[in-house]
Amino acid sequence: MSEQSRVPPRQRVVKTFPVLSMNGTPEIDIAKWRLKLFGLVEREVELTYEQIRSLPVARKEADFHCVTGWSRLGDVWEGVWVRDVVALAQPKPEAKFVMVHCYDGYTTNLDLHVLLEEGMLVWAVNGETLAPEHGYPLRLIVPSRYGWKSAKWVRAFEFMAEDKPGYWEERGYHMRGDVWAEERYSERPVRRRT
Ligand SMILES: Nc1nc2c(c(=O)[nH]1)N[C@H]1C(S)=C(S)[C@@H](COP(=O)(O)O)O[C@H]1N2
Ligand SMILES: [Mo]
Repeated sequence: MSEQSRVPPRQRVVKTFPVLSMNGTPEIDIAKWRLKLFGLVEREVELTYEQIRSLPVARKEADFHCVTGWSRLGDVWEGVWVRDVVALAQPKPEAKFVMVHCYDGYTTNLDLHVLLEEGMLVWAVNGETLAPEHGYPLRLIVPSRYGWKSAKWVRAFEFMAEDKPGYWEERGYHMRGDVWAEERYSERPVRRRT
């Protein structure tokens, strides 16, 4: 794809990597770190960082689009496919949505099928370990959705039958956030970010 056709409507390409965190960078002790899968699953699981790193490694080039207007193109993310992690818990057939919970208290909701299709849990970008402020030890990347869905410092996936708004979705952001459909804000009353 040409660079221009890769840029979604009303986005501009940047070379910097801005940090957008609602509450600073949490302190995380990797020895105590766990990723929990709970809710509508056959098996609740809690994974250590070592267990995550023992899964097959995935490397994928993907663009990143923040709803505030900046896009980064061509970053190569390294991590594991969310689908390989989720398979360990076996979501029940009723599970259609996921709430992502993070170590800084942040949450965001996603359609389970989108998460399984394209979601990655990554620890490195462009060959370098993620900086703490960008989500180390493990962040989510969901390229077709605006950046607020790409949760940093992921702590848990909660499997749900009904969709529920996360942190920014409660504050007026779109429940889906598809960048190509420009799903920025919801129809509900909006509390815009300043
Ligand atoms: N846990 C957590 N994840 C988060 C956020 C946050 O505040 N906390 N901000 C989101 C927003 S609004 C964006 S645009 C991206 C920004 O990622 P970056 O700070 O690595 O550029 O992270 C998303 N993930
Ligand atoms: Mo954002």
